[in-house]
Amino acid sequence: MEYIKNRFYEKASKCINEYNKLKRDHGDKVIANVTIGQVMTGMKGVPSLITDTSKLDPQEGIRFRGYSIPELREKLPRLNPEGEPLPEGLFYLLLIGEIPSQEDVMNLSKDWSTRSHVPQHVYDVIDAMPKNAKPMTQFSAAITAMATESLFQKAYRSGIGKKHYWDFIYDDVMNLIAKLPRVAAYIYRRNFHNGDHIEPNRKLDWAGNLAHMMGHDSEEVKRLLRLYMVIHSDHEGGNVSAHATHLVGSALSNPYYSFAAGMLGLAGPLHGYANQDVIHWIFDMLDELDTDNPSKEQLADYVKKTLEEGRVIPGYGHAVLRKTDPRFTAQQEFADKYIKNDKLVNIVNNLYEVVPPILGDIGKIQNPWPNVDAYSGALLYHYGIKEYTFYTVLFGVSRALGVLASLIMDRVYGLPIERPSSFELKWYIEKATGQSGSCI
Ligand code: HAX
Repeated sequence: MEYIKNRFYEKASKCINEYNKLKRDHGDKVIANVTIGQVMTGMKGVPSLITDTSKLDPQEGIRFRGYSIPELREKLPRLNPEGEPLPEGLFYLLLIGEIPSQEDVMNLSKDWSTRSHVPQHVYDVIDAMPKNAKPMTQFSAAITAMATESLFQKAYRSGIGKKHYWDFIYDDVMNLIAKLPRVAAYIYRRNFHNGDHIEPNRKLDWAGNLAHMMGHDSEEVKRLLRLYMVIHSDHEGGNVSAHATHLVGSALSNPYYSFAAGMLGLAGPLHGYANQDVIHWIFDMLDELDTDNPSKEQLADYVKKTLEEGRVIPGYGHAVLRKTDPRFTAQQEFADKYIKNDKLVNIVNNLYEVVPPILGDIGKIQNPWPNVDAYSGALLYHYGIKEYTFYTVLFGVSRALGVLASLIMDRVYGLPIERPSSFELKWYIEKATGQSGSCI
């Protein structure tokens, strides 16, 4: 699919000129000061990354190349007027910065289909692991094992020059994205359906095929996964999975290694693991209350108890957002449209009324509102994808679209190895107070 690559490079080369001019002419310009508070709260708000694919506004939520989620649901090509946009179109937008035509999207879908073969040794690596190895352990190991396919790694060894890196990274990225649904579905069927695997249907789109290979073939599940893959794809550059992918890529590790690193970050409970934690936490609550239909008072009591135990309420809060996550709202709208009277969905909706005022009253929590992970599990569960330890893998398949599009741009710009400075605690104490600290 050379024309997509060519179209990408045609646009990207304008960016290279701007990048080089900025670096050459304005390298000394001061754009921000860093406070001790920012160092101690995970560098929040410190501009230090270049990410073109999406931008997160604390009040408004994510925009992908300038488009909000409702705009994307209207403008991106879909298979039929009733359906959800195809993730292929979103990837095209992230990469090239333009809403693609239906033909571009179908061509990209076909391109990924031709690249989707997964080598046997990757399945062998998965099969070598005990069944109780977490799905994210299997997923990240499988991605690492696929690095045998890296064209960039081979080209680098053969001595290609810097300005050609992006070309090989591009093909690695396309190949990796194309293979992910097959790998994810393999892990799913291995763990939860006795290894009864389902062959891909080459006529299906990327997300539709994932639903098919998982064994959840209804049109509604395919629609859900298309929406899911679009909204989880990207959240600017500083989140853990995006930043880890970018950081490891800055050492010129191949895209398979870089993305595997991102996935190990996504597996943390404060990040993508929250999507399984939400369901786990709700089921623990239902067990403890001995009901499948808790009242709002019971929900409130359980939320307070969780907080008293020093635990977080999964699916609530965000490092940047300061309002309800539009990704939560998009999923709620999907549920409103397709789902009537589902107990778990009702609980999630009731939690949305109950949790924010309780978190707000604590005072220290910057954002009491729900994030993307508060809703996704209830939708998947409703459609029979009940194995919630798998949910973070689905998030990971989607996240590939954003972080890997950015990885191509990183190499187009020729971004250097990333190397922020670290200092001992006493250095910061001295800076802040003029006196030396007393700790070791
Ligand atoms: N429940 C209880 N306490 C919470 C909380 C929540 N949902 N959210 C924040 N807090 C606490 C923090 O733990 C922190 O406590 P300490 O001062 O005692 O350390 C305090 O409130 C201030 O935190 P903050 O500044 O509001 O939030 P952070 O930027 O530090 O953290 C998190 C953002 C998303 C990690 C946090 O809100 C959280 O732990 N939420 C629950 C887990 C979750 O849903 N994670 C998924 C986030 C979205 C995502 O990445 N998806 O993949």
